[in-house]
This record gives sequence, C-alpha cells and structure tokens, in this order.
Amino acid sequence: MSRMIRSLAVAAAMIPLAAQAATVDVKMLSHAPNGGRGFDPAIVHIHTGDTVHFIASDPGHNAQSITGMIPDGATAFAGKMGQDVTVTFSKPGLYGYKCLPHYFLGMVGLVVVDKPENEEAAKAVSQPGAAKQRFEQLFKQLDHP
Ligand SMILES: [Cu+2]
Repeated sequence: MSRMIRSLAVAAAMIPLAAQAATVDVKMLSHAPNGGRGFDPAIVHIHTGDTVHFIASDPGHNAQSITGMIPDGATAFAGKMGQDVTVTFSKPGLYGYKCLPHYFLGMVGLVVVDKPENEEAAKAVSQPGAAKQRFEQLFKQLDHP
C-alpha cells in the first residue's frame, strides 16, 4: 500500500515537468539591433508546444507567417497591427514571418520549432526588397550559429 502511495506521489510530481511549456518573448522594434525595423531576437529556438509572445514594443508593426515558409499542415498566424500576438507552435519545423508593412524593408524573423525540417522549402520562397538579404543573413546564422 505504501509503495502504491509513493508511486502515485512520484507520478504526480512528474506531471508539471512533462506539461511545462516555455514562452519566449520577441519584441517588434522600430530600431532593432540589426539597424532598422526588426524583431528582437530575430531567430528563436523553441520546442513543440512552446509559445512565442510577439510584443508590440514600438507602434506600427505586426507579426504574421509567410506563405510557403511554415511546415506542411501548420497553421498560419497573423497578428493585428500595433498589438501583441501570442502564438503556440504545435508542429515542429521552421516558421518564417514578417511585419506586413515593413516586409520589403526586411522586417522578418524565424522561429525554429525543434528542427528546421522545411528549411530548404522556406529558402526557396522569393522575397521582396530587403527581405531577401535579411533572410540570407538569418539563414546563415541559423546554419552556422
Ligand atoms: Cu514593422
């Protein structure tokens, strides 16, 4: 009997650890560390089930996924302009995202959920304006951290 109680206690103690998911903050900035408008940090590594909280630190930005730059079957996301948005990533892979009004100025970022399995497909997406060069930088950082 006491052994059974002890087993239950051990099982109960393990539940919070197993269920624990992390939340990572990403700021939307008008003067990001890369120079201009950007996300900080621009690359985040998380695990399946974790959440990214995109924070509207500066006004006039949003965060939304880019078509073709999310894993097959993953849900696209789009935050409202000037507002925080919270996204939980339930499918592993690489997610490229943008600020809609500043996409062509290179305001883009990457979320890596476990492993960037769809990296080659994401790299093949054609990018407007300065987003092309910015993504080249980010993929370089991702491949050679
Ligand atoms: Cu923006």
